[in-house]
Amino acid sequence: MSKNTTIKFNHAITRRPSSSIIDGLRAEDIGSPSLEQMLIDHAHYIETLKETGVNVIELDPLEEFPDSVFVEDDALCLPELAVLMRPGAPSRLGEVAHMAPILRGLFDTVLEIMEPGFIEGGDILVTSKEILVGRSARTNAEGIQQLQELVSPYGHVVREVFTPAGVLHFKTDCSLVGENTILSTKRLSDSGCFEGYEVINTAEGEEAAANAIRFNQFVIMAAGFPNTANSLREHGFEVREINNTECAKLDGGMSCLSLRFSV
Ligand code: CIR
Repeated sequence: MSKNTTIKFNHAITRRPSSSIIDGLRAEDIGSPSLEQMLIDHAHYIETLKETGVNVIELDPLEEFPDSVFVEDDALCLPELAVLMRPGAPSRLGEVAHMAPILRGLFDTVLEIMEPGFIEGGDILVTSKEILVGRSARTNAEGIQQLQELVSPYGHVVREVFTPAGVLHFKTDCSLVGENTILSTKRLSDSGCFEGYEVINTAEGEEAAANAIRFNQFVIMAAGFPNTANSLREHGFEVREINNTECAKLDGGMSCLSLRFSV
């Protein structure tokens, strides 16, 4: 029996990539993403989410926001409320206004991070006992403090951690794959931030496999990391692999492409 069946999602939100994706942000230019390939991969991703029986809300592309396919950065969805983020990348700030009405239609309570706070969903890892938030170039101390104040009345505990230098987001380097199990790069788990969790390290040379998602019965990960995929399977997880070559050119992975929650 799979170990990763504890937390159930019944919804996901995705946004189709737009042709402006070629202008998406990237730390290093390793070539322009192909929209054609990205659309194929995006469709495969949505199909895999749907295979678990959930409702996937598929939003239209936003030409004016090249990175808007990476919806995870726009909000944090918890069982009791959604919190609208305030992206640290200036070109992404305006995406949130397009996500807000969708979440207001689904959640009774939708709160928001205000200036001078910055925080992006990619820096937030929600586990069964706490919310880990990595300070990064996109997430500042003020944003984390505000998040704590917004969610603590609902019983959530926020713990500030650090994103490794040169890494875009905290979750670029880790994912929750089981109730108490984290898939992580060694450089991140060595920092000691996952004490009390079972940690599976990505295989050597496969650090880019760390940004995965556990979605109902599946762990969905980028294709091309066979040793990490085998290790997850050996730990009892049902793994699905999706081509991520195009999103990877923009520092994106499996978690960035959806908001996942139950309402
Ligand atoms: C960015 O730099 O904002 C996008 N090119 C990639 C965002 C990836 N999002 C995520 O990891 N949650």
